[in-house]
Amino acid sequence: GHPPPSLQSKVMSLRFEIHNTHGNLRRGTLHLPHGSVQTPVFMPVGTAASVKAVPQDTLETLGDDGRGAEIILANTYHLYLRPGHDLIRRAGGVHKFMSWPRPMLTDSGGFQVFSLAALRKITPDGVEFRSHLDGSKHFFSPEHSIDVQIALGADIIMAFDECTEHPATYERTRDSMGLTHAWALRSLEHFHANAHNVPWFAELGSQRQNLYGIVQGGMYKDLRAESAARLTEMRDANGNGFDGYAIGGLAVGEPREVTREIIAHTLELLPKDKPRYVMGVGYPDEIVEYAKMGVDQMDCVLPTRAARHALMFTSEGRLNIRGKKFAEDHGPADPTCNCTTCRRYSRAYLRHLFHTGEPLAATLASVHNLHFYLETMRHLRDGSL
Ligand code: PRF
Ligand code: ZN
Repeated sequence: GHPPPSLQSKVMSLRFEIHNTHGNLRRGTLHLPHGSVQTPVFMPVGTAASVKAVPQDTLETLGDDGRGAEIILANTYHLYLRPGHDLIRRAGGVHKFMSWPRPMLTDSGGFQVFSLAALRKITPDGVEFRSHLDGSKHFFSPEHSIDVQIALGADIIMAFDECTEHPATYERTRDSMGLTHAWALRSLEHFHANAHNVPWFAELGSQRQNLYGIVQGGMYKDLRAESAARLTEMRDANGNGFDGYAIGGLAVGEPREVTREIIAHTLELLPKDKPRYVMGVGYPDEIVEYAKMGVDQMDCVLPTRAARHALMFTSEGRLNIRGKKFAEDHGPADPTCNCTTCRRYSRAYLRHLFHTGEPLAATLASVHNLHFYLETMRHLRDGSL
């Protein structure tokens, strides 16, 4: 159905302020229904409505300034399968369900279906797949992905796309991109017809959810240019376009120079006044590099996944804390870090926790790595990097 005209006229679209620029780096604020976000921003990944091993109250106080993560990400595919988007809608949306009062972004499920689900059958209508959990059969179309993302109620939701595999021929990449464009238009139309259905709309009714389009086109610059142009021009029947743009299809195994070139090339062709998000990157030096090129948002499982494998990012480089040389090293993981892990615990103790398989190991290492990533972004925004 449609929102009453009185509501529709009050609904404001995304406000993105750019405060200043240093070269191509942009300092901005994203004003979202659940709060504002300082950009460029790194968004910790909370796949199944949990940033693995890190409690929400800890996420809220990370960083030297104690202001914590301002936005986190969750996945449509996982939450649709478990516990189900209808359950989350009945709980009042994903924010209430997981007790996260700040902004959230959900990925559309396309990428996760392609990387996790079995026996995928792709048609122009959508993707049929079997759950990686129990083999049950499911179907995702752009409309269904948007319905699930509306039920979850994240502040930013993503168009349903196909992340083209790497390597892929020119023809294959062009056809895959064509599918992504058709699905982007259907995502946009379905979103704007239903954007007032979010669980919290009546409470936070001054803003709606925000929908980003996803540029594909693989490693081919002419296809990237075509994709950026198509998505930038794309409008629904009422003239609504996307609220921001993501660059997808990268960090899929290509050399780092190629990633950088495609990002630089694509950024040139995206509107300067809208947020620009590179999906699924990267190492600390990569997120610094991409932010300096003009990227506003990034997300990656790396800080948390690496932490669970005892890999810690520090001011002195990467540390595998399981190493023998740390057995009697009673200093902090990173001597310059102010995180709750480094302020209190030693390398020797962390090593011991990993060797004994204590769950606390994952928590302490994840807290440090996320703190390191968030501090890296804060230094970038401060101009001290
Ligand atoms: N599309 C979506 N999510 C993603 C990607 C993509 O291309 C990537 C690319 N590595 C990460 N996450 N929807
Ligand atoms: Zn630390």
